[in-house]
Amino acid sequence: MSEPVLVTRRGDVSEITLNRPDKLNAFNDDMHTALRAAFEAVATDGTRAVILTGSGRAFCAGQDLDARDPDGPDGVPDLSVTLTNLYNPLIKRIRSLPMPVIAAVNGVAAGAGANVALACDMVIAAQSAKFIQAFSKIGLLPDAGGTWSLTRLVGPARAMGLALTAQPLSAQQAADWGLIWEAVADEDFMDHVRGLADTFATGPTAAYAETKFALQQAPMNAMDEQLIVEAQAQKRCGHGPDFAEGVRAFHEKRAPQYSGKAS
Ligand code: T3D
Repeated sequence: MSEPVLVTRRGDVSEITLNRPDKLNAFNDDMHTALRAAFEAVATDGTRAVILTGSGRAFCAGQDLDARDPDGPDGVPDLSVTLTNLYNPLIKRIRSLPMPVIAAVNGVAAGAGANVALACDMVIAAQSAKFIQAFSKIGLLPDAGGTWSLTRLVGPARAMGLALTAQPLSAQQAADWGLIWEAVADEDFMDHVRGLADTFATGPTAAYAETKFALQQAPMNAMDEQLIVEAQAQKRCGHGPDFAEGVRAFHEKRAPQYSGKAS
């Protein structure tokens, strides 16, 4: 049986691939476990940029519905347990990683698959990809952070429309609405994503982490609180080697060589 998640390393970029293509990379428990392990590994192995993508024609079709048989001997499990033990920690892990995580949405992203992508720091989709809040079609509501992400990214009106109708949103429309960073022609897609990841992997990683965490706090904070968050983060950056290198490189009119380290 093939591995449910593949991890490859290119320089300081780790590429994590959901690998259940015959199920459109739907989540079962094994894929959750493997994905969790992959994200734990990149947190400490020197990785400076992460790409999350899918194998085959899909990014991820959400929960594996073959593992949800209402007429089976065990019936339907308590879904709050699945969310609490598997999806919610996954979303929090992605958001807490101290380096940029790019969701490379190569094809359809449905249900929790769409919302795992939206938990990443940047979402880049192939032009042929689609985002589907598929939940209402099976009598559920958006989960894996979907209600939180959608309202913040596209606003309450569009979030509600996407959630209630479960209509597919094209990659281009998703970019036009600000749900994702960009839609890229299929033929250029992975080269484009890898190029961006390579750029991040040679960038000021500690400053990227500060940026990521400050932006995550911004929607919850009042302006006064956020100004303090910025000042404290900037203090840490200002004492770090990459600020010194960036300023030296500016004065010496050369490209900076960032270590990515905080101190
Ligand atoms: O349960 C909990 O723990 C709570 C958490 C829930 C989180 C969730 O994600 S709930 C939402 C679950 N996902 C869905 O409802 C999406 C279901 N899939 C679809 O609607 C469609 O497959 C797609 C729109 C994603 C793609 O459509 P299409 O026409 O391109 O492909 P297809 O023919 O429907 O699917 C291809 C194969 O993948 C097919 O298998 P087959 O017939 O070739 O053997 C299909 O059954 C399989 N597949 C697709 N999605 C899933 C799946 N198998 C299991 N689970 C899936 N989610």
